Amino acid sequence: MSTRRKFLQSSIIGSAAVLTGEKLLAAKPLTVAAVLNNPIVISTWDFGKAANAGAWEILQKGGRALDAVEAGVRIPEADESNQSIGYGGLPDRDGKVTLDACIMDEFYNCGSVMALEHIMHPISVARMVMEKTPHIILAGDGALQFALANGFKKENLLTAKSEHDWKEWLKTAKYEPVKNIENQLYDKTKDPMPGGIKNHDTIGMLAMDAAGNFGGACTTSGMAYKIHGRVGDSPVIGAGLYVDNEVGGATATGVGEEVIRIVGAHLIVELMRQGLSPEAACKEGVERIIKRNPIKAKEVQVGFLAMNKKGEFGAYCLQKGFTYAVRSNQEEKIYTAPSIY
Ligand code: SD4
Repeated sequence: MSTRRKFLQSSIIGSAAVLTGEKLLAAKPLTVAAVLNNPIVISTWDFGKAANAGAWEILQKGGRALDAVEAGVRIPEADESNQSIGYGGLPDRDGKVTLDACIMDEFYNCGSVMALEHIMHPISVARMVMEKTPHIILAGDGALQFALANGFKKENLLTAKSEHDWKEWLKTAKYEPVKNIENQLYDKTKDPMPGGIKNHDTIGMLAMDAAGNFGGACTTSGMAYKIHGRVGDSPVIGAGLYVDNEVGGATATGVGEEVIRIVGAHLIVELMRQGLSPEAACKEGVERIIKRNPIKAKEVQVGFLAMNKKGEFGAYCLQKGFTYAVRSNQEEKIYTAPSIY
């Protein structure tokens, strides 16, 4: 790219970053609106649609991306029918629901909670860690004590359905965490997951607000029937989520161990910084996982989702079946990510 073009692009994006949504529409020349597709919110899986709707209420009023992503992911956190996030999430092998979440704003501020029990909205605790403490991560009982001290209510997150499913699993599972297979790869005859439940489906959400600023959130109950204390990629800044307001953001879903090894979300943001499109960057991320262990990669699912500062988005996954939801002024749509296998 010529230096002149680079300068023009960055000055267009730079000026948009200080405009509000209304001013943005009024801005002349219209190159700003043509370059930036904002506000926009994207999130993992089909249930991202309902979560995006929550985020959109804030974004369409010119609200901040950080507020939007927090409000958005609180929706599946409170949805008991979603057995992989928040309330109603499948427990670990001891029957305990332990939640992982993190959040990141446009200033590299971030907050995270790991293996948090009894709190319906771990994302809001993560935000409080970010805003009210000098720390980034609180884990386990410390995270719970912090939440309780800050007005969060202690609740039983294990619903009758998830308890029932866990007990069914215990009958045949030999007290081992389940193999990490989901969607169409899941084979009930080999892996006794009750009722064909998917093993894991985190929500990762990225938003760019009307001012052109990014925010991201990621929240999950993690891998079903995991060993007590296991933490996945979702609350690990740089693995399950990363936001760099100069470049964009990325998030991950799937087998967290694979994502942590390659520091997935940060890798994808850096690849976008080097000029890759969001989809190409996500593809490079999944290829990195394959390179490490081509045999294992065939058995697990990992999906990456990313968006750049122009509001271009894309995703890629290992196995077929990873979907993501988009909400902008142009569309409200669920896309299926391309896959390697
Ligand atoms: C984890 N990455 O705990 C999460 C689970 C997940 O789609 O994303 N499932 O490993």
